[in-house]
Amino acid sequence: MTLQRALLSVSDKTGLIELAQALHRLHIELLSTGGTAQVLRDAKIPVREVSNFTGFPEMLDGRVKTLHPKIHGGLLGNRDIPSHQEAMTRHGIDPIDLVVVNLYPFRETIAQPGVTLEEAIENIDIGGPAMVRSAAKNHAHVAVLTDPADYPRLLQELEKNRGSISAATRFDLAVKAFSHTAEYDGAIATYLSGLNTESQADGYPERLHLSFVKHQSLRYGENPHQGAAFYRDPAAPSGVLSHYRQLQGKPLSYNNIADADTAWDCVRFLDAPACVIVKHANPCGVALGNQALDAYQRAYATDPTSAYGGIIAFNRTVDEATVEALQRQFVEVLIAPEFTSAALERLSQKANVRVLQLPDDKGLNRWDMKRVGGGLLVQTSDSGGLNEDALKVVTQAAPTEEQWTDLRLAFHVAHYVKSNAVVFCGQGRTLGIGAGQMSRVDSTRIAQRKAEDAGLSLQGSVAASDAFFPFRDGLDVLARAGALAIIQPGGSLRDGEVIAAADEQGVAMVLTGIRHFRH
Ligand code: 93A
Repeated sequence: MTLQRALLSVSDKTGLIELAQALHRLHIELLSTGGTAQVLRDAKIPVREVSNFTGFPEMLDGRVKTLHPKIHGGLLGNRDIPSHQEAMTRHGIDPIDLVVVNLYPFRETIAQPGVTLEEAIENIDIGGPAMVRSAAKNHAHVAVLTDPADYPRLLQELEKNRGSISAATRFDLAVKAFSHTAEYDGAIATYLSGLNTESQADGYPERLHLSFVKHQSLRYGENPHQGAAFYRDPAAPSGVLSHYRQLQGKPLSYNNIADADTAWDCVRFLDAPACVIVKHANPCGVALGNQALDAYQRAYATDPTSAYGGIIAFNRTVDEATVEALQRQFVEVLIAPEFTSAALERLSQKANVRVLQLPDDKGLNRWDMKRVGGGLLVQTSDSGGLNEDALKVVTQAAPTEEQWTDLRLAFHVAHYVKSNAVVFCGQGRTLGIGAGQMSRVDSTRIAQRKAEDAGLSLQGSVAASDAFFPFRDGLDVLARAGALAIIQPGGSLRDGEVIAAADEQGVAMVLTGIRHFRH
């Protein structure tokens, strides 16, 4: 099928001129709507206005531009059905073989702060999706481009095949086109249903139309007998894991991605240079330092046994000396905002190590989701940092300057440890981490034992608990282990009893007002 006529109508004018020039060189007639036609005329590319083609002006502030039988007949007419051909001839409908459309920027519009309903509504594209769907339905004869990223490969094919596009390409483009309009309508429906008075009370839409794009295939899932793939949210902010750039190493596995998410989130919200080592979804060592190297040395020392095969994340540039220090252990994934060229050179000798680079930005996913049988639990993301204004010292003893640093670190780490979480810290590093127990007392015992195993003393340490102490026993175990200052959310019925127990033992206690369960 040699292309004779193309219709170009795009909001995002990226790559438009190059595409139109190439189509023109292939002797394809170009039709276009107002704004798009203007760009082409300015670039001295011959173009025919859609209004001239239909004999009807654009009207209603552009709401009706291409919604005309000459356009949709030209797109939908089946070239192999004689009655279609007769009807087209009878009504003077010329075939259109290629549609290049991208839609009014609805998502971008509603992402603007303070956007009005009227502005949102004006940015609902009607004519564009109609053309995209007509062309995609008739992909046996018509090609449809909805993404400027596809222009080069289409041009290559057109140039190679002297102005024609294969059936396989047309089919691929049609699939993409229907996904595009489905996502577009999904975004509109989600936005509007969020404005429904019924659901306004909780701010969550009545219906959630989620749309994720396949980012990569995975060899297997959590276990080798499970299939898996990684999908990303196209609207996710740039600092979150799905924006990773892999600089070297084997492909990431399902568990690598899950652990990397925890490691990166834990490290990127720390201000001082820091290192986080994650194993089986839990941090097993976290430390602050003067630079990446000493942060790593100290994080590793918390639990050298668990650090083996860990996911290691830094919030500062990784240099050669740090890579050198990493040689002592097996590393699954290494993450940082930057790597020096010498560090990369050194890493290239360990070609299997997966090295990820991520932009240093503190954006959060809008929602956090968890799959349960037949449904989805949706909540806002647990915030990244401590709310400094909410911190309250409730005991006679107050933390020292140094203890404050450790308390902040301990509570931050507890946020990323599976509940019940207990974290001991001292001198800007974790000393013992207890994760995932049904009883807080057991988590404390584990943290204590791990510190002992690593040869670290808890005398004079600080400790964090991710949730309040329902009874004084939780606090007593921490104090007995050697903690002199404790940070916890507070809010228990027995806060009074717990505070009295702290005073009794000369322990300082800070309440955060915020709980960080993580399951
Ligand atoms: O307002 S519309 O829904 N009505 C239409 O008939 C129509 N035809 C194309 N929007 C319409 N379009 C959209 O206009 C396209 O999807 C594209 O996003 C935009 C291009 O307009 P212009 O060429 O004037 O910049």
